[in-house]
Amino acid sequence: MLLLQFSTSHYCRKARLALGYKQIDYDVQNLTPGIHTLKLKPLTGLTTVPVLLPQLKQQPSAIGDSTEIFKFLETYQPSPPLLLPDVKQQNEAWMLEDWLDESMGTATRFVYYDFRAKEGKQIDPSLFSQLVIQVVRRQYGINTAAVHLAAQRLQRGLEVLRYRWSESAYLVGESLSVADLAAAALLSPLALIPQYRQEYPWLFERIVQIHHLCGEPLPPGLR
Ligand SMILES: N[C@@H](CCC(=O)N[C@@H](CS)C(=O)NCC(=O)O)C(=O)O
Repeated sequence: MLLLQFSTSHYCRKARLALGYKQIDYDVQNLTPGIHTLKLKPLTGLTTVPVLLPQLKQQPSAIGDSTEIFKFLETYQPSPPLLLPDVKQQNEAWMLEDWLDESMGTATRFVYYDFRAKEGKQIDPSLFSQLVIQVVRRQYGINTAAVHLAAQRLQRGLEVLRYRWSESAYLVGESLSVADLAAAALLSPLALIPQYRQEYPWLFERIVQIHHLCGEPLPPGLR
């Protein structure tokens, strides 16, 4: 299998966690932001990574979107499972996964790129890196007001996760699910921001544990 990705994308990390958890061999191809659409559009009709190319007979040629990749991997190789045996719990896990994708993952992007353009500039002050950050900020409309709202949304969401992960090792049910993987990947960029490291140490402990379970190298800030 081949994973088309941006090496720094937290949504691509999410796909890698699932591939790693299921111990599926795969290669990665890092695309160049900007010209990535030329490759992706004909494959999936989308412009986003991750895209998985199973490269197997009688399987789809390309799967776009990290949630669709989860679903494909679960059908392709059900064990170890990322779905819960109880249907009600599994529905809850998908609901959390979708919330993490659409709300927490995008809020993380806003807060992270704002940090990288300001206090976190020294992480990579190179012209290229700062140019990419500015392009991303413009592409997603990352400005002071939007970042403030994103930070508020993260604060509320992290309370939900704190409560769930303090009750049990898993966000839903008694085993690792799509919800845990989505949280571990999509919140991982916050590890570079000192304020989050100080306020949410339990979050980063759990992110590290889940990466170990999936055999995935730790994200920047936690290495
Ligand atoms: N819902 C999508 C979101 C993926 C996403 O936002 N990917 C970003 C990188 S983090 C991307 O490819 N952006 C480039 C673009 O939109 O052209 C998923 O889960 O795969």
